[in-house]
Amino acid sequence: MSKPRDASARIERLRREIEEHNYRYYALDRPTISDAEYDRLFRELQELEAAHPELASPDSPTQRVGSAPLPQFESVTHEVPMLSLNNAFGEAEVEAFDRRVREGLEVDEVEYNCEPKFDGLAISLTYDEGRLVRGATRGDGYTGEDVTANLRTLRSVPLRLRAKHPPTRIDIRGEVIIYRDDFDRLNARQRESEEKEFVNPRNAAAGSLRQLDSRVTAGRPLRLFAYGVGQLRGKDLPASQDALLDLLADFGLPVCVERRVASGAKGLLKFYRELLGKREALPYDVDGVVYKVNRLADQERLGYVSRAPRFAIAHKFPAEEAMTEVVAIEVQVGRTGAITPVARLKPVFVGGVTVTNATLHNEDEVRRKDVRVGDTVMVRRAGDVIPEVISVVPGKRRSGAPAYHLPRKCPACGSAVIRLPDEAVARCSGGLVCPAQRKQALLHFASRRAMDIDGLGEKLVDQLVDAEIVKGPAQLYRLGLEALSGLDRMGEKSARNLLAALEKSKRTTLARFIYALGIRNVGEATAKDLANHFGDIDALMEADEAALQEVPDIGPVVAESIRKFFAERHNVQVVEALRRAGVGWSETARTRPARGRAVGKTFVLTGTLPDMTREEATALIESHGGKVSGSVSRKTDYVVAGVDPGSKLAKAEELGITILDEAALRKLLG
Ligand code: 9MJ
Repeated sequence: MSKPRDASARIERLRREIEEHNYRYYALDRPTISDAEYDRLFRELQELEAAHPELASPDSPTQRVGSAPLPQFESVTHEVPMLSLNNAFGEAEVEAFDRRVREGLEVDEVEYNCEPKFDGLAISLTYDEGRLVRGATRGDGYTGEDVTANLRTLRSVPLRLRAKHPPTRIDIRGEVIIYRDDFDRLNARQRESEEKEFVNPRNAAAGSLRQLDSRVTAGRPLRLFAYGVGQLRGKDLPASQDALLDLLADFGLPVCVERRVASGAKGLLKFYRELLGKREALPYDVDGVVYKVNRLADQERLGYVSRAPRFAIAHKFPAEEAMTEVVAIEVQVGRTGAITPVARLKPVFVGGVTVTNATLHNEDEVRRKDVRVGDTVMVRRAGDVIPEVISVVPGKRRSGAPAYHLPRKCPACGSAVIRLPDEAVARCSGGLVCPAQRKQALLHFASRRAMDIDGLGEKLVDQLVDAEIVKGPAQLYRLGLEALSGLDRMGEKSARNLLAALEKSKRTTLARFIYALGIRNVGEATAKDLANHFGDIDALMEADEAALQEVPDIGPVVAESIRKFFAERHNVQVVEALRRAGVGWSETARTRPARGRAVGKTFVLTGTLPDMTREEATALIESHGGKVSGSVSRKTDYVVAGVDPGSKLAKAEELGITILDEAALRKLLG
């Protein structure tokens, strides 16, 4: 055991070092060590602290794990109230805002600080002599809840300010949010542990911050962005909002880099349009921008109207939500029999497109929201996600509208619809007897990322299944010119093309083949992991749940789905029939090559490469031991960009990731 003096010094060094890495990761967005190295430092500190309990400190990064639940939140009065912002919708309202400000200050042009408007939870952090002493929610703006224990668990919240001479006291205001990627992972984890999923990042952030048990909060991927200051003692305020944000960044707080000083209404609108253009590429949800008069002395002069400042306004982005009417509720039957209720809507323009259908997810969701035919509802369509009904607008229901119930029989095959006690979805019990399931299974089998059978679309699959020409995927490979030419809209040329596509699809990869089988909970990434781990289909078919869980990222739920799938005789027969039909793959390697120029490196592809398809580039990278990921993050090593690259390129540039063209990629891989 180490001597206490040495231990004390080492503990202090480790605490500083770990907080420095938190700062580099969350505030600077430029980590300088790997996650594994960080974990090692963290564990060393935990062990030392356990051996020297007398050296414990609430400011230690190890204390960010949360503590015993509180009976309730205490209330906190904000010394300086946390006011809300007025909204501007449309350019005219922004111009009117700028006019009022100019008139109020009696000047011709005004400088503003422009910031994104985060859609999370507003909070206030109090630091005394540079130490975090309290964190509170906004509440009604005057009184909030004391959520100190919860906010201390956020690694982006400094426990001490980085300042030699910190102010005696400062309240720092900001927004707690969840990044979209983190949100998807959080929901995947909720699914894996069979807990309720969150509706959106905002709700997840709010729910996570208002936990009485801070250990729960510690497990949620919350982050902070700071944008203002309440009370300040023992130091002077800088002259402007942008200098204030610089100061907060110097103190070690994460301050969003998407900010700019602009002049006049024209400058404001330019910032708005640019940020709107970037909206989808940003890693977090933004619901608009905020314009603040830049000089703090001018802010003071303009003052407040009722509860909102005259010197600032929020300019909202176009709604991703809209109101419309439910014309009917129908169900769709998925490839695993999942019954999804879908609302047919009066067409409505939302999130940039006209929407006529919106998902109602499942029976519990319909019941929870109590959606009925004829109701007026709010529909949401954000980014490229499937539009969904979020709520019923109260007071508009026609009298006598009956509550909706899922059909008891599958509309496609008449089999019973069954819902297992602990499952959210109801399923058609018809299995492969059900034409709807068979159709979906075939479409999935043929899809681009599975067997990639060009020309096998919905209309054709409908006919093949309805006429009972094809029952399972293996029978696709028995199709001949004669059978095909008898079908609607199928000329000889298209028939020949389809047969050629079928022939071509027989040479595939094990990962694609596994994915094509349509095993529940086995997506593309899992299929690749399975192919790498097992190396052949027989080993996979024979694996028990324990063996399956040895694959990285596979938990009990996925393992059970796979085992159940191959426990069904007809699924094994399908695999065998496909092999007899000549479907095969060339890889035999059990894992990604352990040697190669790309081992341990993650690549992201964007745009069209001159001489390679995306699939060829992926195969090339993987054959050299590299990994291809769909989205750019700090973990990305290289972005390979072709013609017309998407937002991934911009993001890579922002993160300082090395960008390669096709030639540079080939050179790198030798
Ligand atoms: C958000 N939500 O991102 C303010 N905000 O300023 C920014 N909110 C704000 N500023 C004064 N960037 C009151 C609220």
